[in-house]
Amino acid sequence: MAGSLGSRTVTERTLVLVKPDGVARGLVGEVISRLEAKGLRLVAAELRTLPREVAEQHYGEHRDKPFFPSLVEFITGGPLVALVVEGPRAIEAFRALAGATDPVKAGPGTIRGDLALEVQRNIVHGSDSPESAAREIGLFFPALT
Ligand code: IDP
Repeated sequence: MAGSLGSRTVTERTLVLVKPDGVARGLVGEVISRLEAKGLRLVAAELRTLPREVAEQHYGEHRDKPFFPSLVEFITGGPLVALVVEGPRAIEAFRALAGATDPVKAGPGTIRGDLALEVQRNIVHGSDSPESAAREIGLFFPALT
C-alpha cells in the first residue's frame, strides 16, 4: 500500500523545479545536495527555459489568482532546472525539505526557510500529490511516462 511503513513502502516519483531565482543565485547544487542527502535519488535533470504555454499548464490551478501573470513571467524569465526525484514517499519528503510556500513562515532547516524571503521567489517547486506528480512529470518529461 502506498505510504505504508517498513519494507513494503512504495517508491514514488515527484517533479522538483529549481526555479529561475534559485538558478540565478547559484543554489542548484545546494538543492540537489539536500535532496540527495535525504536519500532521494535523481531520475532526470535538465536546465531549460520554459515556454509560456508550459508554464501556464504547469500552474493551471492558479489561473484565476491575482498573482498568476506575475508567476508566469517569473517562471519563464530565465532558465530553471527540472528534476524527477524518486524514493519512498518522495512527494511528501521533498515538500518537507522545501518548507512552507511563504519562506518567512517556512521553518529553519528547510530550503525556503534557510534561503528565501519572498513568496514568489521561493527557490523550489515540488509536486503536492501523486496526481500532480504524474501530470507534472508528463508535462516536463513525457518520455518517462
Ligand atoms: P507551493 O509551490 O508551495 O505548492 P502554491 O500555493 O501551489 O505553493 O503556489 C505556487 C507558487 O506560486 C508558489 O511556490 C509561489 O512561487 C507562487 N505564489 C503562491 N502564492 C503567491 C502569492 O500570494 N503571491 C505571489 N506568488 C505566489
